Parts: sequence; structure tokens; C-alpha cells
Amino acid sequence: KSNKVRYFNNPMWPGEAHSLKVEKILYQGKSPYQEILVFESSTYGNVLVLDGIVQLTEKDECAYQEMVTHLPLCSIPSPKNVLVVGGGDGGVLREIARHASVEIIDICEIDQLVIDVCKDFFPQLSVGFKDPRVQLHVGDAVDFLRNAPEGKYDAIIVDSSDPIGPAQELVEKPFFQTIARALKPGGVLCNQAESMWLHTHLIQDMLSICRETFKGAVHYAWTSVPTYPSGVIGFLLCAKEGPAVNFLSPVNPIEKLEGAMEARREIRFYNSEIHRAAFVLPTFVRRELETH
Ligand code: AAT
Repeated sequence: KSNKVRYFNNPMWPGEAHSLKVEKILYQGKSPYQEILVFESSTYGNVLVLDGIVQLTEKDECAYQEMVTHLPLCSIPSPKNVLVVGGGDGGVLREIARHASVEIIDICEIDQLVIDVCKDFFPQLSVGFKDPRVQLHVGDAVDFLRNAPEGKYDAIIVDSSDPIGPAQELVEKPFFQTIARALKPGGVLCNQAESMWLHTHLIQDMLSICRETFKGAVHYAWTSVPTYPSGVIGFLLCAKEGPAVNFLSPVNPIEKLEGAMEARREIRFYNSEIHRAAFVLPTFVRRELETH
């Protein structure tokens, strides 16, 4: 019974649980921030789990990393300075590197052990760290952003874990205010924003904070990731006041960026049509998000 209780009581999705068949445990350890597990699954390749929650699998990571990166970077004409929050696996860095206009890629990840473990078991993601534009900062993104120069970034991508544990403060208003400060006028934020099936209230709270903080534009978009709870995950796309940003249709289409579709490995999920489609919301979500 106690196993059952534990299995079904994750506070982010009480009453449900998701399974992957384990072929082999590859790594198990504990950092000062979280429990880290890597296993080889039967059908999704290697899987990274933090505090019991699947963060990525080799098979479907493309759907998340490509969308969280190209939704913002393809929405502005020529991104130069980009910051990644979290993302210690390197997958988002790998995707940013497709954009030749980018000059600076800062990443602030709290957990050095996530970075090291991913270098051993997810080489197709950690390859992102090899780009010479990447500057790694190991620390809490809350402190990093508090001290970030004003108006430095064209885009900030928050690839963070669920708001229980080290990512708790990353859904609160002061954090979004420091992000807005660190962005250039017309700069954009793409924030991991959970599932429309499971987290309406959390999404509503983040939306209202973002609408107060980012006067340019605020939109919700989503994608399919089979190994995340409920099989989907969303993003909040926000623009700071300044030159107008229209997220709904890419002004900097990936298909026109030289080499972007092939660089290091082919793009698997993202394209300009799926970019536009990502902002189309089911009726119940539209209703719940519009009134907030
Ligand atoms: N691309 C994989 C997806 C992730 S990983 C999230 C990362 O955010 C982890 O490596 C974690 O160590 C890091 N992180 C958490 N809190 C902080 C913080 N305060 N500062 C910097 N980095 C942090 C996310 C998957 C989403 C899963 C949704 N269910």
C-alpha cells in the first residue's frame, strides 16, 4: 500500500502516474539540490530523472528543446545575446547554436552534477556546451538575474524544472521582474509553463504576473512531449515593451537560416508551421486563460 501511496501522490499530478520500462540503471546519485537518476528505457532511450520526475528522454527531447528555443528566437529578427536558465543537459544550447546571428550564449544552471552526468549519458545534448559562444555560470538563477546587467539580452529561455525544490522561486513575480530588467527593449522570454491539462491555476498565476510585467506581448503556446505528465507541455512567450514582437508568425524563419536545419544534427520537430500552430489553444484553455 505504501508504495501505491508514494506512486500516486506527486503534488504536481496527484492521482496519476506514468511508467517506462527500465532496462538498466546507468546512474544514481544525490547533489546538494536534488536526486539524480539516469536509466536506459526499453522504448525512449536514456532517461534523465530529477527528484523522481522525468526531465527528458532521448526519443522525445527534440519536441521540448526545439520548441522552447526556436519559438522565441524565430520571433525576433536577429537574436544576439541569449540567456538560458536551467538547461544543464545542454539541449537548449545545441538548439541556440543553429542561429548564426547569436554572439553570446550565457547559461545559468544551479547543479553542476546535472551537467556532469549529462556529459556522460546524453552526449547528443551536452554537445551544446562545446559551442565557443557558450559561457557557463553555475549558480541559482535568482541571484544571477538579480545581478545581470540591465538590457543585456535579446532573449531569455527559462528551461527549468517544476516549481517544487530549487525552481520554486522561478515562478514568482520578483524573478519575472529581474528577467524583464535584463532584457533589451523588445526582448523576449520563453518560459517552461507546465501542462494545460494539469496546471490551469499555476498557468493563470504565471500569466497574470507576466501580463503585469511584460507590456509588449504575452502568449501561451504548447507542444506534445509523450513522457511529460499528460503528454503535453506549455510555454509562456513574453515580450518587453519596445520594438513590436508578433510571436504568432515567425519573422526569423528557421527554414531561411543558413545551415540551421542540419547543424550538428537535423531538426526533428520544429518548423514554421508548427510554430504558428503552437499558439492555437483548445476552447477550454482559451476560456480559462482569457479571463485571467
Ligand atoms: N531540458 C531539460 C528540462 C528540464 S531541466 C531543468 C533544469 O533546471 C535542471 O537541470 C535543474 O537543475 C535546473 N534548475 C532548477 N532550479 C534552478 C535554479 N533556481 N537556477 C538554475 N537552474 C535551476 C526541465 C524539464 C521540465 C519538466 C516539466 N515537468
